[in-house]
Amino acid sequence: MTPQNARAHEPQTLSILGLGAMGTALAAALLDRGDPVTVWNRSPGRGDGLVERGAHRAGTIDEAVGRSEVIVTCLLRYASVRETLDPFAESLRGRTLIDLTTTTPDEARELGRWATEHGIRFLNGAIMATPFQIGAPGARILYSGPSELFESNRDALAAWAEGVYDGPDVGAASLIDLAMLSAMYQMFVGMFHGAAMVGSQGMPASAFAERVIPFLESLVHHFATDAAIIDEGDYTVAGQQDLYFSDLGDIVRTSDEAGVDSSTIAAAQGLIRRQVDAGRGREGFARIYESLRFPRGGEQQEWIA
Ligand code: FVH
Repeated sequence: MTPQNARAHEPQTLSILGLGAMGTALAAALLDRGDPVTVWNRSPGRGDGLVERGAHRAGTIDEAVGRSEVIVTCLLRYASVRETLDPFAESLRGRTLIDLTTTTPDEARELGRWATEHGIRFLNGAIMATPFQIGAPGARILYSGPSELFESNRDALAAWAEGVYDGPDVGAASLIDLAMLSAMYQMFVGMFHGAAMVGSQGMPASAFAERVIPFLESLVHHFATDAAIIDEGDYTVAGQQDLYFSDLGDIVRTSDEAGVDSSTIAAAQGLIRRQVDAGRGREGFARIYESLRFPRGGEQQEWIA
């Protein structure tokens, strides 16, 4: 039993709507801890293993809602959540809804307004883990919305992952989730692009991975240095690689000459060139942030957490 699975209080019944890979893992983690759980899925044939382990299968959404004070949705996307919940708004009145479906910040805020209009308490969640990681150390779920809802459900939520509270704006968890995923996907695309470059000369991707993993590992802590420069807004700090030096032209040309798609690295080059064209070529590489953050000019906003 992991520390996350060590229960401090009496368990409450949760109802989970959606038994895809993630909903099933969430329900299983509650059962692992001995918590009662009610499950519902749109299509039959999912959740047999959970029922065998003691979960109650609700035949209807109304039944699932009626059995618990806290209803958790883990469905494909925002549209599925609204399609599922809209007809049951009155049944949900006075209960707590925790949505763990991946949504955009605005979708989460729209769901929050819908919930408020119907007297439903709403906490937004964003899962930063795979189904296999649920209930294991290292898994994290971001939450945003009323702090008292996060606090009052903390024990139940701890069955799944470390809960991180990201403030009262219900959209915040979705924003941070998608920003983290953006960083992750672009890092992987970078690795795949490098693999395609060497692959054009026959080098296996696994051989490239062996080289690139320690290289990137040695660099990743520089994120913190760059982040501090971005927050200060002074890209002239000594010791930075400047934008003239980082033109990326060699990488674009080599890709093109090898017949490898250069669009991702060319996009990065475009961000650099925008700053060079604005007369900032002698400033540090982190200045690319300004191209991304203010594509049409603008000002930094204050972060409210
Ligand atoms: N799986 C993962 O690694 C990621 C990790 C990070 C967070 N995501 C998000 O979690 C949501 C659910 O993901 P999932 O992996 O469980 O997804 P599926 O296995 O594809 O299951 C989808 C469930 O959604 C149900 N569903 C789809 N459309 C509707 C609808 N219109 N009405 C009611 N239910 C719907 C589907 O039901 P069925 O097809 O079996 O009837 C599944 O239960 C997701 O937002 C990830 O981004 C997971």
